[in-house]
Amino acid sequence: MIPTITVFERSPDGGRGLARDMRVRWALEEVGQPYEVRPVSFKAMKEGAHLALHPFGQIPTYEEGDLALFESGAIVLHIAERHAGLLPDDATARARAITWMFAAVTTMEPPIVEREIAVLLERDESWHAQRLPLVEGRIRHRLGELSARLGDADWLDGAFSAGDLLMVSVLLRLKRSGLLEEYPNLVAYVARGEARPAYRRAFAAQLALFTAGSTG
Ligand code: GTB
Repeated sequence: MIPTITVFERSPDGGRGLARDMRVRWALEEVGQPYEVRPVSFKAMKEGAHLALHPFGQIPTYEEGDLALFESGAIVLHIAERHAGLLPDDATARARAITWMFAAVTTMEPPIVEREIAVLLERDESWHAQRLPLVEGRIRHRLGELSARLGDADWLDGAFSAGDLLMVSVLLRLKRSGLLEEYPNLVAYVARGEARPAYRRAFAAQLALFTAGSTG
């Protein structure tokens, strides 16, 4: 059965692949599962049909027959559990890879999202100049810890896994911040993720949709 995912009809990231459908596309490409894409407008996202799929009126969602999922991390886990290639067979190694998935979305991503909110939405607040360095300090703290753990390894725990897929996806959100560059091994880690053929196919697909929306 071919799953359908929802994506921004017109992504505010300008085709840079930063919205969370990208990690789902990447996972589907890694496991070789074809998929369909349903673009959703900002208006439709907050209306009944989409809210029935996603209680918070966001993208991405994932539909596969009777199954409807939201939350990008849960969707990637679902894909990884049902196909070979994104989680180790050994139960202990599998549990560790899933731990890295949670670490990406619950430990690393929140301060990165906080920074985006500060930069995009709080710039005119009187306290912005005080708050931004605090948020960036929290990101640096986590990047330092992650960098120390990764060391000179290619991936976080043995072979590439869904944990790396989510971690790289989260770190990519820092690309224009300059923060990642303070940790050369993390820069190289992200580059290794971006160089994967599955990532490149996923990136090209979301860019093609953005470009078609811009010219059509
Ligand atoms: N925890 C959920 C998940 O992981 O799936 C969060 C989903 C989420 O935040 N979705 C965003 C959304 O639908 C898109 S990804 N926002 C619309 C809304 O809430 O009304 C976040 C995102 C948006 C834009 C950029 N960008 O332009 O760079 C990057 C990331």
